[in-house]
Amino acid sequence: MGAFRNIVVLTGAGISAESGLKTFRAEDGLWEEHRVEDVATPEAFARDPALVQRFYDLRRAGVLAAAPNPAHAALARLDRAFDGELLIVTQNIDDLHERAGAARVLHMHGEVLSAWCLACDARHRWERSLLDSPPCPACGAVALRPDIVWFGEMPYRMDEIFAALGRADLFVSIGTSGAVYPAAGFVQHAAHHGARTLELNLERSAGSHLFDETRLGPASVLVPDWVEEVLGRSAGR
Ligand code: BV8
Repeated sequence: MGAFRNIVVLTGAGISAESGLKTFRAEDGLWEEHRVEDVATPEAFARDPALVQRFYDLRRAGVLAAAPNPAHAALARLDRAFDGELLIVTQNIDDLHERAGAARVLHMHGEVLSAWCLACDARHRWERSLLDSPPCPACGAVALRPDIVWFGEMPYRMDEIFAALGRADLFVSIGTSGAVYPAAGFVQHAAHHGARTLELNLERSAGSHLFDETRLGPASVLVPDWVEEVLGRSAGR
């Protein structure tokens, strides 16, 4: 791998799998415990808010009980040591990238440790349950929902993401099945603007054919190796 100057990394549930957080599409995945339409849509929230709040209460508790794994630690090391431009776009709603020490992180699908008030639009760090309809700390209204992007909702900060993809000379996708858009289309956007594209995943994904290179294995092994490779090259630049 040559010396890169502008790197965009996209992470998915696979990077948090070895921290004990379930992925969506594995046989034991969340997708099967709940039909995704039953929980991750505004319609589901309107129809059965308690079901949706319970689902995210469980996810929130799981995230707080989990710890970053070597893949998160390696990306945090890259963030500290890499002197070029770096953006870690994550589809994950956990805070494991941040707890590992990464700073240049963008949660395109929101964060389960954030609550969003539909009355005053304020967002609050939230570690407790939302099932018991707590009042918004800012305005007092009982109108808090998980600050998460559901199906049919626009992911956050898309302009920023596409601008970074347009400048990237390397796009790396880690631990994602390439099943959900617009994230699954980022590889094509980056490649179209001249970036080299690399996929690090446990198994081939729906988008593997779109990458210059795919490395198969657990993120806890592949990501530290890749980070050393990139830092070694940029040091030798
Ligand atoms: C939007 C937050 C428009 C919630 C999530 C038809 C065609 C194209 C698009 C669509 C379509 N029909 C509908 C759409 C749009 C839809 C979509 O893409 N649907 C899919 C199902 C076809 N997309 C949307 O609705 C998006 N919004 O399009 O808005 C719009 C336009 C104008 C105005 C308004 C709106 C919003 C989608 C966001 C949904 N929210 N997450 C929550 O977390 O509860 S999606 C969720 O699933 C994730 O965030 C992620 O994005 C997605 C996929 O999950 P992954 O992270 O990839 O996890 P998965 O389990 O699938 O895969 C894990 C991978 O890791 C596997 O490959 C596995 O092999 C690997 N792995 C496992 N262990 C390891 C590992 N790898 C390494 N190491 C390991 N140890």
